[in-house]
Amino acid sequence: MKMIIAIVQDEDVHMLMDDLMENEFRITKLASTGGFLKAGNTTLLLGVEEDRVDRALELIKDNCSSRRTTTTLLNVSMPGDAYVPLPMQVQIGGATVFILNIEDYIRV
Ligand code: 2BA
Repeated sequence: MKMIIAIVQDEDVHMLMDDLMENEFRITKLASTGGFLKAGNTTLLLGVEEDRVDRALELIKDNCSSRRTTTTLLNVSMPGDAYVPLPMQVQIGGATVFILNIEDYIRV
């Protein structure tokens, strides 16, 4: 058993969850916030059998787009208290995925 932790953009999450549910994956959806942009994103937890990990990754890749966003340094913590409102381009995603080994999976 593996645990897939996928951090995805809010814009992608509904289509991705629909596809995952259609493919009979079990999902927990958490509202999360990126440390750099301090903007909302979504963290999905999927407990999956090892032989289904590739299928889950395929669906994540299919549904999660890479996007450019413009932020300003005012949104980003800088050392000291000098803030300069310079626009800055940041590339986000598709998705950030961690795959963990799970020792036990128990439903009671
Ligand atoms: P954020 O931390 O808000 O980062 C948003 C995007 O900003 C990142 O996209 C990356 O392109 C850029 N970025 C992040 N830190 C940066 C830095 N120190 N300098 C310059 N640019 C930086 P992604 O890499 O696609 O990450 C999207 C979201 O995934 C992140 O949102 C964060 O919530 C999560 N994430 C990414 N890598 C992670 C990691 N190693 N551990 C935990 N969460 C991670």
